[in-house]
Amino acid sequence: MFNPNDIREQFPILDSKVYGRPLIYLDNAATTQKPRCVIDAISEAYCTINANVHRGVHHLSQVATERFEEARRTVRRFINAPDSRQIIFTRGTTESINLIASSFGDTFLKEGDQVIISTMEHHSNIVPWQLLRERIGIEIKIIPLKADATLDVEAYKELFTERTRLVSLTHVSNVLGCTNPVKECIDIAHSHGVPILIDGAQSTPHIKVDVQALDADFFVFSGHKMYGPTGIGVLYGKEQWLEQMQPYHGGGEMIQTVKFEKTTFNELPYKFEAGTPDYIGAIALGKAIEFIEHVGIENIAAHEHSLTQYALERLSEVDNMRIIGCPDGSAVSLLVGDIHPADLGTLLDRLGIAIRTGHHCAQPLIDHLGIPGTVRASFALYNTKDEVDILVEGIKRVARMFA
Ligand code: C6P
Repeated sequence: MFNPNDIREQFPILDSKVYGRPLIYLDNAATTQKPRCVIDAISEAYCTINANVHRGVHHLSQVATERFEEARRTVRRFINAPDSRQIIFTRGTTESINLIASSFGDTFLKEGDQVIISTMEHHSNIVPWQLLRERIGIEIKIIPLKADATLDVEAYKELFTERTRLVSLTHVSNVLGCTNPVKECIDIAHSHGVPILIDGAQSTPHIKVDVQALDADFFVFSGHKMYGPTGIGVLYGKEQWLEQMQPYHGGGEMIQTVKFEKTTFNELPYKFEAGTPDYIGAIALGKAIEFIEHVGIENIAAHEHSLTQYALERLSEVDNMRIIGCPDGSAVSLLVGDIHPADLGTLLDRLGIAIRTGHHCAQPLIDHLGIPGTVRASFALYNTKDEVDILVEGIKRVARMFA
């Protein structure tokens, strides 16, 4: 195991003060802070190897291209994808899902075909399917939740028909903090001959992901939630789908030959990477993955799990507090009496505590739960039990003010 206090020294921002108090950063599900090695990797790349990739015969371009492709190999290793050709760099989870909805949709779906998503999806895994519904008239089917707000797997099994073409499901809920039984859901989809996309935005920073063991058809995630930079993310897909899918964006890099009459497309993964890619972001994401691997994802998971258990224990001391969902990972959503989440969040902020409040970009879930939103504390490897204590004391203090 590691000592979070040693880890903290690698994150310059954690020394900050907010309103004169030490920053207690518990909004990691929104974005994590960055270790010095990632910040330095960006600066070092701009200072020493910056040149456009895949375009130049000159030395710098070749070095930049090699570093970019090395980052792709690092991502491949991290999720145990069979081949780097299956790793497509995008701007993040949102763009990855939009790419699949658009390209898979245009290639394989037609009016009346069905896509299954769940009640607990982030807007990124709802709206792209609605846009596709507008465009070609697909039907969206929703997996309901059980009374404890976990996924109703029995009901999921009943949603499949001969028109079901794709399932798209989150691995870990960003609101409820629960981990879905994705392996079981993948096997169920495959037993119907249906491919499945897993939204790993909230899982890759916290638990070991092996896309081959899962047998996911698509797996997507964002760099900025796992100590990497903003603006870079990943789409993994099985070659059988990616090879057949239409390109998403058109432009440089994604072509083989262009004539005014007809264009032929580049091989994987470049077919889906039109324009100059964020190669510096990809290099820094590679560094973030090395950082995670150095600490050990199992150690990170164990530390965050113990923080969550400790938080649940200590939060139970707060009068009229209720936990929303069944958190089993690194995020805890709660409400206290009838204090509006925004009020609680604003007052905690004055104490230097950064948590997230509101609908967390999952409005249908919040509506389903019949609540105004939640207050969410989400942990990362640098958080400590002392910070949990400060959070709990802060919540008690706000609760006393409202009493
Ligand atoms: N959730 C949160 O505070 P992007 O913005 O593309 O990096 O990730 C979108 C996304 C997709 N799926 C899930 C499950 C997510 O949690 C998120 C991002 C953040 O909960 C910002 S809304």
